[in-house]
Amino acid sequence: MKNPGERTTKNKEIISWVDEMTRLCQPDHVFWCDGSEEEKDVLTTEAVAKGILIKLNQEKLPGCYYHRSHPNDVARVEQCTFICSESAEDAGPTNNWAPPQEMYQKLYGLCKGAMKGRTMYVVPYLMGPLGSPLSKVGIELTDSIYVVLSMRIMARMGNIAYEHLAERNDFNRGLHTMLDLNPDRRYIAHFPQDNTIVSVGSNYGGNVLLGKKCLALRIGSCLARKEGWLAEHMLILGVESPAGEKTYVAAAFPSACGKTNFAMLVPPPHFKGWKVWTVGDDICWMKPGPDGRLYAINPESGYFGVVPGTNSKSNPNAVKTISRDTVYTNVALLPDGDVWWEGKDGPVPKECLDWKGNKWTPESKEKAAHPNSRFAAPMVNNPVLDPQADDPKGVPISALIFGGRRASTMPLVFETFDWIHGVYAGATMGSEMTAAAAGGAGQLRRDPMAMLPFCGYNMGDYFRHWLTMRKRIKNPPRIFHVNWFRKDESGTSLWPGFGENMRVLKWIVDRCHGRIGAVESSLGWTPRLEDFDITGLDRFGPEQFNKLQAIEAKEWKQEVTSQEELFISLHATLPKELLFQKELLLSRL
Ligand code: GTP
Ligand code: SPV
Ligand code: MN
Repeated sequence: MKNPGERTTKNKEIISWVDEMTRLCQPDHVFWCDGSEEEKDVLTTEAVAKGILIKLNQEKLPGCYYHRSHPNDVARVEQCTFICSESAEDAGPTNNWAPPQEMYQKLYGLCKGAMKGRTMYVVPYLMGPLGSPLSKVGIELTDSIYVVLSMRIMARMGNIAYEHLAERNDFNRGLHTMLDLNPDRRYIAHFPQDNTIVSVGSNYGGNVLLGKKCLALRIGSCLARKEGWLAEHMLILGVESPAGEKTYVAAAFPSACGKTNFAMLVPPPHFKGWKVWTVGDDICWMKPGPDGRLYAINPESGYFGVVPGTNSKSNPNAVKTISRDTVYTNVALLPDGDVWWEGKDGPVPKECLDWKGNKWTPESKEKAAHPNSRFAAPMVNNPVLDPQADDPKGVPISALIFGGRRASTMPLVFETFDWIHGVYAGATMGSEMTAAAAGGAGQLRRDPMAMLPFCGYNMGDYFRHWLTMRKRIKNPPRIFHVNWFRKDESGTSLWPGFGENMRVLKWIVDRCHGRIGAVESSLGWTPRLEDFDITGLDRFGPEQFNKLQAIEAKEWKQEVTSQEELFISLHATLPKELLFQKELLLSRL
């Protein structure tokens, strides 16, 4: 029997790097995580004793815990996120850049002795199924027990990572220290040439769960370019027809724009016998397979999802998923040890503690739950987890979908003409900003392929990589664009969304199988009313459908002008194919 915290690897490279970082950070203890249940119990007990976690009502929420982050540390911080590639050009104009040596010096300076009086946890984790050629190993060193317990949910954490790595040493090196959570000393720095991440001064989500945005997307996109695959901010789902036919799609929507909801969709009663299965809700790694199709895995093993608005109408599968074994961050706390948030099932509580720990009543002006409050829940809790979610081969993708949050201009759905046109539609995607990142909520910005905050290299080169991938995929997926968020002149939503998005998904699936019609429009192939099932939709007829699908030339000329800004900023690396696409679009408007 080993003691908790004893080292379980003999990998020399890991041991010597951990030694080096231990000398730098000078923790009182080094705790090597193995991923066991006993270890979880030990760490959870300690976190509760220290007040880092609050044990929730175990009758209502078995295995669930509650955490409040520092009020200045509630979302990703894009202004503190750096890509420290060798040259500024390689990071490109959409990323913050600093010379790697300078940044190492600054951050190692901040880390020096930073863990005195603390424990350094060594967190080995595997992104992707064991034995998959697409999977990657990372080691995160952290002084946050909250990070350890969250990583345990979000990634395959523990000895399984050493097993996948075997004798190799191509693991990602991640160093995280909270410091004193001072926003002026907050940096999330990536060093693609060294496969290294250093994160200091935060203890929240995407800033510190290094497997997620830092490794799986920013470093991941750099590895993907080098190795010939795609690392994307996409959900993956499987649609099963009543006859048992299974079609997989992957969709890129920006942060807090509906990936988790779409990935767990429950078809409305009208779609009897149809079923949607979740492979992943946030990140997708894709590679051409031996049959010439694109195969995708979800590198994660849990969901770090937006809580507000989650209820049994909007997302019943999420409600079940987060009913046990879940860590809740920044929601409201009820007197009986239950949790609450705006948009939860049931009545508004008469009184509770808000996400900051202050007394809250329905008269309070502020929200009880932070708009970016989140759950971390294991994917095995999901009642519609796809049976292939753990398949090392991945699942074959028939459609890629891009979609932003757009109150105007963008129709509900269109299909692009071909791969290059699809890349153009993804590259020029716009979306209104959300609470997932600090600042700017509601403002429209370009968020190419939902990767603006996550692409680890020059965005123009990223578009080029997408165009090049076409030649490596014999049977490419079709590419679509959707918008669940269009409103009319009075600001009323034109589309009910959530489960009703099945109607759009069905058209997409039928297009992939070549069995439903469409009409050529200036944007691409769009459904005619007779191609699109609206039966059973409340107060929704041909008039609403036409409004949703309307393409206003005036709005589109403005749209193209706004796309120009991104293209101009990327002029040094922008593939000319995308300029030609823009010209073709203008000529069709
Ligand atoms: P990240 O985890 O930040 O990457 O976000 P996500 O893309 O997974 O977003 P999520 O599914 O958590 O949705 C975020 C917000 O969008 C929630 O407030 C949802 O209620 C809302 N939302 C999701 N789907 C729909 C939809 O179809 N229609 C409308 N109107 N809102 C939606
Ligand atoms: C996002 O912002 O896209 C998220 C949440 O998925 S976080 O992990 O905090 O980045
Ligand atoms: Mn995300």
